Amino acid sequence: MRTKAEKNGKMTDLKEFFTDDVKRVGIAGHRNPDGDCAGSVLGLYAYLTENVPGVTVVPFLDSPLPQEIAYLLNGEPTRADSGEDEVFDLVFIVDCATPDRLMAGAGALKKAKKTVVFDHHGTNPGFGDENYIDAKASSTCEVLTRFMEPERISGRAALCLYSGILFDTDVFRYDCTGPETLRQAAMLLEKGVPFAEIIRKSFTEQPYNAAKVTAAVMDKAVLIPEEEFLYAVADLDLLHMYGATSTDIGNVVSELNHVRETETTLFMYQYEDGTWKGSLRSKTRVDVSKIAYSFGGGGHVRAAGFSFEKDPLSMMEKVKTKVREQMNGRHPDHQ
Ligand SMILES: [Mn+2]
Repeated sequence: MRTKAEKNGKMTDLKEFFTDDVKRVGIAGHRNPDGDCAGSVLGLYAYLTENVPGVTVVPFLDSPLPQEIAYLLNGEPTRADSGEDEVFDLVFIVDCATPDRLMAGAGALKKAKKTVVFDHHGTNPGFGDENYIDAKASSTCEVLTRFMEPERISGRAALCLYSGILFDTDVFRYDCTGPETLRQAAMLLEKGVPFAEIIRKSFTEQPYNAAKVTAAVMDKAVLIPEEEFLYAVADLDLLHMYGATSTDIGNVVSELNHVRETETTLFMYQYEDGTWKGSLRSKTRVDVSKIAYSFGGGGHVRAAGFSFEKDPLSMMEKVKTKVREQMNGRHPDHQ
């Protein structure tokens, strides 16, 4: 189903954007990029540089990428600055529900002659001049792929796009995976994506220190049976004890969510600047995007996140209250 916002856009193929006056193009995604965000930026970058001659494409991407998605980089001239004061004929904003979620490339919007949003966040208000938003799509990579000609997608672009789908579906395990997702994945696979290697390196394996941190976090995880709620905390002391940083622990929340007795999982970890990230997962009943949104974050029904300044235990209490409200059915519109 297409959202109202998507109907604003009439383009059916990316090449329709490239009229003769479009010479300089930026691509930007949300801060703290995940696999879908980085896959969208780099997959779109590959597709455009390979298929649209005479155009300069600037991929904005925060740096460094978390270790589980660092393989997506292939020497692209990515920029982590904001692009302030630069003029772009066209800026694509991918996988980013609101302008304030942008970091790299945020300034490039100001003087952009045209902005185009590709997204699958249901909360996206459609802040671009044109918007292609499908809240039913598994990922922004899935949305983007619809506007590419399959025969023009290279192995390099396919690797990025397929990866974005993998990350936002947790390897086709979330229920956002639809028939269209799998048809696209099959098409991308024909380009030679080394999917078994990607899944092993990015979803199954982790570095020794990250594996140790995962075990330590799991050891300290607390299950609250009444709410079918599990939470865990990794502060800087714990991360440093294992020589790890916040970029090493992107998979931990999924591991925690494998505990059978939990419906909702909250993993809170600390950045080097002392601030915190709360990462949420659910299985079938709780809409964690609503919870993340209420704390200024965002995401999806089964996977979402937010940032906060301090005191993880009081934050956990607030999240637990919101989980309880949904589990008690006080929000009948939430499945
Ligand atoms: Mn996404």
